Amino acid sequence: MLSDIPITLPHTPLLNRIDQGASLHHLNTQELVQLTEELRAYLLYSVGQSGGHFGAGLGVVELTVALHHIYNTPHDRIVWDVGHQTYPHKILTGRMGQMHSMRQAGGLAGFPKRAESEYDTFGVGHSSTSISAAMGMALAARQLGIKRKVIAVIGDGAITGGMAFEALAHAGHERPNMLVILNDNQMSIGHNKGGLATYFAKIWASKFYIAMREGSKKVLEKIRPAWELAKRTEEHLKGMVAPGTMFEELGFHYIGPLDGHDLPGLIHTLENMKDLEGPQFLHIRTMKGKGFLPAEKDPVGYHAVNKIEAKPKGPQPAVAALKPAAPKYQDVFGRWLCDMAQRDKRLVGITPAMCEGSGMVEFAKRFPKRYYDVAIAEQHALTLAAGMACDGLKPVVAIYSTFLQRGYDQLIHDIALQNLDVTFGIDRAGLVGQDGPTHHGAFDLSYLRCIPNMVIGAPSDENECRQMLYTAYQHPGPAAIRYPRGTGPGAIIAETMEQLKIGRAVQVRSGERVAILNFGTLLPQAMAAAQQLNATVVDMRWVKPMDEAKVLELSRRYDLLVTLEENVVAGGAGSAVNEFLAAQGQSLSVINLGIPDIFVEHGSHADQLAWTGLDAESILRSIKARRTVIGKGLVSGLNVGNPIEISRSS
Ligand SMILES: Cc1ncc(C[n+]2csc(CCOP(=O)(O)OP(=O)(O)O)c2C)c(N)n1
Repeated sequence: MLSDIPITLPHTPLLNRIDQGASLHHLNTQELVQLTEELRAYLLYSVGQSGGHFGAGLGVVELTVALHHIYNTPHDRIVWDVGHQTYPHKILTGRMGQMHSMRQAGGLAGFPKRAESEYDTFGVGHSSTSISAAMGMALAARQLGIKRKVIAVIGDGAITGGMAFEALAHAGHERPNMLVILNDNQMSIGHNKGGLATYFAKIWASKFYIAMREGSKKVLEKIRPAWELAKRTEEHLKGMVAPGTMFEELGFHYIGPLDGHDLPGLIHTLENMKDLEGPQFLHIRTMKGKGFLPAEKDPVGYHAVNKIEAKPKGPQPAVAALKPAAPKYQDVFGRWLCDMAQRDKRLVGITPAMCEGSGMVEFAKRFPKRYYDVAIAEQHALTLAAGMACDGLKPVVAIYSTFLQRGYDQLIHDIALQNLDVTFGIDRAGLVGQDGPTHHGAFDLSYLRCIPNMVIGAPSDENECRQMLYTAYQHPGPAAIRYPRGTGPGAIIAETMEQLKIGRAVQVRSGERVAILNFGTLLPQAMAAAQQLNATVVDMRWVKPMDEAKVLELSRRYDLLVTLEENVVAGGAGSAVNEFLAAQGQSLSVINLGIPDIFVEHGSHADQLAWTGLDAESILRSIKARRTVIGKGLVSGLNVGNPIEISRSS
């Protein structure tokens, strides 16, 4: 058991051989056990260098070794769910020497990525996709006559996502040759919630019964009438202990639960299951953070870490808590939620398994009866909120922009169409840094803006965020406030809450010729560019309804309007400005700055702003370039006669 992070490269002779292309297939049990030890040590060391997801990888070290030992990867397909647990898989598949570059610009991705390695069979980052994807591969192999094993590895958190069950049900019908491994560590990011988690715990608690059952199964299967009788008798016992019945009823052959850290046992079982026909289900129990004491004790805190600093000795866990001076936006939301709940008894808070990340820990503690963690179930979270709003509650859904994509139809069909009073705190809006393209909140302004009845706010600082959340909550229909990952500019946050005028912008700098229409938290960048140009800056605040009067006024007084947002240009807030101006018959130069039509790679947030032309320098450059093009047109005053020119940032 390790309790410190190795600060020097650990001695890993066996692992080095694997990295140099040696096969795992021929290692004996003793060597494989040694490999797990070396792998764990190297994993700790490398995450210590780079930061990143932590506990989940430690928990699947034995499973990863067993899978690569038994299966002929990459010909056989291992499909990992979420993908945050794949650091050991990356180390074993030729990427050991690049682990220090994890999640950095140009380095390894924090999740499986097809372009990175042929061993990464399916790109992922969002949960609950593995069974569908693996089934697709199994059916492809069947249709194309390819002999191939397909394995989906899914956590007890990820399997709470509805689409995992859609896939299980379909597999039960289609009966592909595939293995689903449930990695049950009783944890999502926080403690796993809901009936499924209870069910899995019950299964584990009934190990004795299972041992009996598995033993008798083998004997009785040979004597058909006795087997039928035993099966019927078993129905009565199931209510008590339910060992995988649900999966068997869906059409899977269920084995488990098994200790997922018992490598020989795991290998033995996987070997036995390898050539079975039809859909197989293996349930293993593991511990998140296994082998690193501080992570075993605090799996929530060690789900992911920013940076681990090695301390040679001492009792403290070696995690450098990078305490920001200013609160994160998620904390601004969390504090507002508590204050609002204090005032309004009708308020209920809903999170799809993101309590910590969404800043709801305090709310959950103070208002446990009004707090709903629905597990990884974004679709359900939204329709649950809709139902609550129908009958007298005022739901607030805290959700990451990227995960709201999962609940899009529920948002349109169940909430907006009925104009229900649901407030959304949309976190991680914009570019999110190291997690990369699976997690960017790049699309929400575009996909929300086209929905009737929606009110959408994009605050520019922490205090505006609080006041806009308050305003959205007072609005008697669906309203979403989107804010980014991390900290803001450090605005003073008022205790009081003030209702803002929905659809009203504020001018924050007066200049001439050029007006920057800022939507959201790029305001400091807008101000820096404006300083150089002596441009006007307007904090637009609301994307929908937009301050049309202000836009019209600006279009008459300025030669060039520049829209700025941390959202894709396509269909975003800038597009709303264009649409409005076109409808008014206004014709002038507009530059739309936002995320271009690409998936932005992982790296630091600062890198990503520079890549997408959204840092102050790039903003300045884009405006200057346009000024040169339109030349005299920028002299002053009304600029009629030119067609609308829309630049896409690059
Ligand atoms: C659709 C979706 N919602 C939320 C998340 C955020 N998320 C990442 S990992 C995780 C917990 C996954 O738990 P589990 O599958 O049990 O894996 P473990 O971390 O316990 O190994 C969550 C909620 C996500 N990746 N995808």
